[in-house]
Amino acid sequence: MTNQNSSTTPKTGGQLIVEQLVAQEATHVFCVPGESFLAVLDALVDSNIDVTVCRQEGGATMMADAHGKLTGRPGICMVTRGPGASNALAGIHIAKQDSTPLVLFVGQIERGMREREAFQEMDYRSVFGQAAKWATEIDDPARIPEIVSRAFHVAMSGRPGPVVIALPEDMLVESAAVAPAPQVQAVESGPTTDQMADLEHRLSKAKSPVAILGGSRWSPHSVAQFADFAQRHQIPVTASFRRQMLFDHDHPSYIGDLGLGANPALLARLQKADLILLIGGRLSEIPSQAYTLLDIPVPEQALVHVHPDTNELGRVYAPSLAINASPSAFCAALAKVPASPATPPWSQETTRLHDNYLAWSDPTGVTTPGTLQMSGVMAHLRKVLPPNAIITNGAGNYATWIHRFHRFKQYGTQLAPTSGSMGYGLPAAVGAKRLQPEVPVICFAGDGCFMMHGQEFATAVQYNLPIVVLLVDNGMYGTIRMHQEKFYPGRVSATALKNPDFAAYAKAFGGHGERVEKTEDFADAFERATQSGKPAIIHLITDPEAITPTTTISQLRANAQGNQ
Ligand SMILES: Cc1ncc(C[n+]2csc(CCOP(=O)(O)OP(=O)(O)O)c2C)c(N)n1
Ligand SMILES: [Mg+2]
Repeated sequence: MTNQNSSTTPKTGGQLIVEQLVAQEATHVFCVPGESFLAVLDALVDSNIDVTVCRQEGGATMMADAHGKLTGRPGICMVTRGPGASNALAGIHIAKQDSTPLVLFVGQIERGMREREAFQEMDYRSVFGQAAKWATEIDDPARIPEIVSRAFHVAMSGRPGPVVIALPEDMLVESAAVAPAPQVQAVESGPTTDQMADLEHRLSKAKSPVAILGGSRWSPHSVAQFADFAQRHQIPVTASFRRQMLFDHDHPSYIGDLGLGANPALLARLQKADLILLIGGRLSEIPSQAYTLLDIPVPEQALVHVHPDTNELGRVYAPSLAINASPSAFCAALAKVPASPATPPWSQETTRLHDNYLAWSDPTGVTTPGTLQMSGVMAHLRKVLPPNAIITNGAGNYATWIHRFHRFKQYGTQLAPTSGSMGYGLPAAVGAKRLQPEVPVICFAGDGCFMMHGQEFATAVQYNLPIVVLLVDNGMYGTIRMHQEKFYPGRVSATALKNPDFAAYAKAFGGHGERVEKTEDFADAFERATQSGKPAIIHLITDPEAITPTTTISQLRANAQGNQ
């Protein structure tokens, strides 16, 4: 039975898709148009949904991912058949690995032409079958409310992720009289009383507990609830790779992030912990330091794993206590866990580790070769950025400067791909600024990273989105060069880049451009960029030798050659 309702007037498939999105209270659609879904584009004209037309489908999907991360509800993206869908895969992979709710609509060939390899034909169930959380196709406009409603449920519930819905072109112009389905809320799962009692007992017996925060399905409220719990128990807290916004870095319990180049003191502490409280995350390859941090399948430390998807509990690590709960529901329950004794046995160590983190993340005195010091850039940003500023990035060694030296303070301020996808920072910044125009948005990008989705700077200009891009140009795919120098010293292969003048690029697009070669020039350039009121690129020329905050290309090469 479909939801046939005689009181509704017949509408086309295109109109029903838009009506269903409105019923879900979707506010934004990111798209690159295609003739395959003209009926949907037409129906958008009569809705209040803000449409952002993008320059490439990968960027459009990444903007939708940024929306999903910031709102907890699916970001919406629309792309055309084969070529559009292929480009969109880049963003789908990010949403999958990052557990972000997202719904991607793909225009599809007419139903009667399937299986002939018609123009731009693809079978989306096969192509996205592994990449997305669910991939489907709608054959009958009368089923649009049912399938879109299910897509929202799948995208938001359990471990969130991307859903792909293919829309045959002829289905979109066929009519049906059906009422929209109601707005979907993510299904909550919470801890049982027994599980919380068990946790309380374990905590009372522990000598050196530590909490690791990760995953999605958090909110400003649950982050505040967890911060309260950490305060009461003085428990040391680390944020998983690129989930730093889950815990205020100035909180006395914060001990650093568990990512690439993690603080050795933090890793040592985790190894000698007797109780690990892992909330929301999966402790996957990067945070687990290539699966070396905990024994698999049975960690030496008692592991309390809290995750909204039962499939993740026991997937790699066998937990001592598995709790199937969303971080929100779990953090609400933490309020009832009585405080530890006034001075728990680990309290001094928490203070020592927090102090160690403060020193580790202090850019003062961190010097690298060259006239432009990224430590100086980070120190300046720390002074001038408000706590709600959103920081975005893609992948590259330049991102180390953010992870180590930026002190995240609030939920909703970090957009960074745990999937390590280059090119994410710029579209994420555009998506964030479109949603929250009043919030400062700073995109960090490498010279390699920026060019992967640099065309979306045009989207920032088109919608008057004054983001600031800090483009860290070392003339190479630095991360890969670093690995080359470690494993094939002196044999540079396919990592050098000849770059354009990025300040001129910004101006050519109608934005503001700056070129900075010395640390002392950064502050004024940043001020001019933010005052311009335009999307801006600050082209930061860094020394290629300055490969990380702590080592140089020459040192890496010498070390590797010494080992040969
Ligand atoms: C889409 C994509 N392609 C390739 C890679 C592999 N990769 C990781 S970092 C990197 C180089 C990044 O260069 P850049 O943005 O200039 O940053 P840098 O490391 O030089 O600071 C590459 C090619 C990736 N992570 N993502
Ligand atoms: Mg580079």
